[in-house]
Amino acid sequence: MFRQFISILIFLFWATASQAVEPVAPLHPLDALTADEIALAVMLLKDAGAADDGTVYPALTLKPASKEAMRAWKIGTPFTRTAFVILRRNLVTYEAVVDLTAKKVVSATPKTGAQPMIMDYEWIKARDTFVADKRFKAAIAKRGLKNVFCTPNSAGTFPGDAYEGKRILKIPCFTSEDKAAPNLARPIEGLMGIVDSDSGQVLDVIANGGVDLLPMPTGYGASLPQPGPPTKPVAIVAPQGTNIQLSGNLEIKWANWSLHARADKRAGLILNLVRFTDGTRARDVAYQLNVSEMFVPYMDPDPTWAYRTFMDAGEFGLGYMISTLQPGVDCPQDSYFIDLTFPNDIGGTYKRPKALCIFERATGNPAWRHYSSSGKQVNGVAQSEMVIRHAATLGNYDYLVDYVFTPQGTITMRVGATGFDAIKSTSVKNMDDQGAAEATKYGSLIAPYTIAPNHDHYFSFRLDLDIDGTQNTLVRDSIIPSAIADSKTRTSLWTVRSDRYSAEGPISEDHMSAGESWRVLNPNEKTGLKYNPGYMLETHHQATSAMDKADPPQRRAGFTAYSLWATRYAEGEDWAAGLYPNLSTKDEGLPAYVAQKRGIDNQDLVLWYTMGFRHVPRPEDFPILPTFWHEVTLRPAFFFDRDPSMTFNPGMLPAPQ
Ligand SMILES: [Cu+2]
Repeated sequence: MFRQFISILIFLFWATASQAVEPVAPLHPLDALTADEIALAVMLLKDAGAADDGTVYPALTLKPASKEAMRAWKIGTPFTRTAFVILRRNLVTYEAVVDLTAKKVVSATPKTGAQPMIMDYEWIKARDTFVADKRFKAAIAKRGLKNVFCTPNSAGTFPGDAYEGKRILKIPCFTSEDKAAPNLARPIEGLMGIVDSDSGQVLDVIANGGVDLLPMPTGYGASLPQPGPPTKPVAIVAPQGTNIQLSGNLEIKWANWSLHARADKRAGLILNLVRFTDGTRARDVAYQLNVSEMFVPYMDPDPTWAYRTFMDAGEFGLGYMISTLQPGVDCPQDSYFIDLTFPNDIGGTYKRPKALCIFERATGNPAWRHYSSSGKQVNGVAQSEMVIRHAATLGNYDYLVDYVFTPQGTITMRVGATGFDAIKSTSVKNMDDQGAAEATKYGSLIAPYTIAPNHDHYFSFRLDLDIDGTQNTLVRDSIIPSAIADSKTRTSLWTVRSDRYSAEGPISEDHMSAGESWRVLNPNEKTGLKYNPGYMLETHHQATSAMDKADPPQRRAGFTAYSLWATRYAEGEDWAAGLYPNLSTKDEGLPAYVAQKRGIDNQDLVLWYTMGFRHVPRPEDFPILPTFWHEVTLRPAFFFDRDPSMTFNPGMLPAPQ
């Protein structure tokens, strides 16, 4: 998306006591690399001659030891630390592994043709090169504009065009003439630069004279209704302190849950070792949960729009673009607010304050209740849940990513899309104007002279489940309508058929209907009731791409062709669209992983779930997009012998007098 920070409209601000954890030394082998470790990795690479002062580092991240070692690690025992590095030196991409414990470079291998994620220095250089170009200056002068800024975008790959194989950025521009409008609300239509960030050359300037005289989009500023007087406050509070326990650098415990979290430049947040204490046993549920990729393709054929097929994690980084959270707006005042440290592009680090919040939320709903007609009273317990939240701002969009844990053993992953629709200008003021139908063929008129093109949002969650251990099996539960031929009362009912699914690959959409559901179980373990313990995937917002499989953007984002994939765990298979989705010409992610056709029955299984939505913009998206939530839930299924929340006893606020 457009990489430009946005001036947000009016938000209330309350002072808060934030609680920050600043890692100075790793306390757990899965902790993110610290600033000291990143500096050490760079020093070792330079000492070994694998890097120099001009080297840049699109990735410099923890390379965890084997999953087996991570699962077995106990607090207080020693551990080793290793960095995985992608670096660019003299325009060549290398992958390096640095042993930080032994203080040596293990390997540094050139990866010819690999295009790592976009870096700050090249983004700035491309922007500055374009705005200095005389073709750009002429286009701006022709429109009589003075206050103009440009924001380079990832370019996508369109085989056969003039830019194939080049490290290009495509650059739209905006005006800031109207101070009341948010930064990206006034696009200059028909103008785009194409810059080769390796050579520093402006390869092309599209300055379509035919649309130069379009009115600028309107509708922001003084014409908007102003907020009314504040209502009486309603809030989530924890007046006696929090029930959430933080330890180490980022180990989290709440109710029966325990897990480890770390910041990652690309994925945002990575959760590991997610366990539920059942009686005295800490039982494995998931080894790792994280967003593995996003894909946001726009559906407008104009050359200044058609390329907009963003892979926000792999091109920009959900961690790199993480936002500071606003207490009282983004998260309750009583949350833990955690500062996170990320590697920058030049071998250093930067800290994003309050980049993560963790809070317990009373939902206002009963966890369960039953009215007793004999006792004439309600028995019940109030529900609360723990939320781990971060937000990435990718140009016009903000994405809130939540992991929600309940005492009932569910984990819900939610993504809230907010911010602004990407917009373009049009000569049409309202839908009665001549040309309105043509102007809205690929989008909606959301305000006068303002079109928001249609687009998709896909989020791939990588779900490395370990149900009571690593060896798991995928099962499809199907509802089978059945006839009862000899019944004197009923003629039909349904039964459940469970089939083991043994080959890795995408799950056919034919099996993602309402009558089927997917469950991961451990065939080697038995519960008290002698079931194989399992978790089911409760799909709410699965999404698949409507694009043609041969369409160049779709060829880079094969994961969006199916909403569910299953693979056998393998180290390094982390990203749904591969390690190098920026400017990729082929998909080295899920389609390549499953081409190995490994068996997945009673193996270490990883599920990949594509959640998302087709966004047909509406006037109600204007002037700011109300947060639009989508989610998926992991729900225990035959995992426990009873509701595991019976021991959960939430405290209650006194009733008002
Ligand atoms: Cu959208």
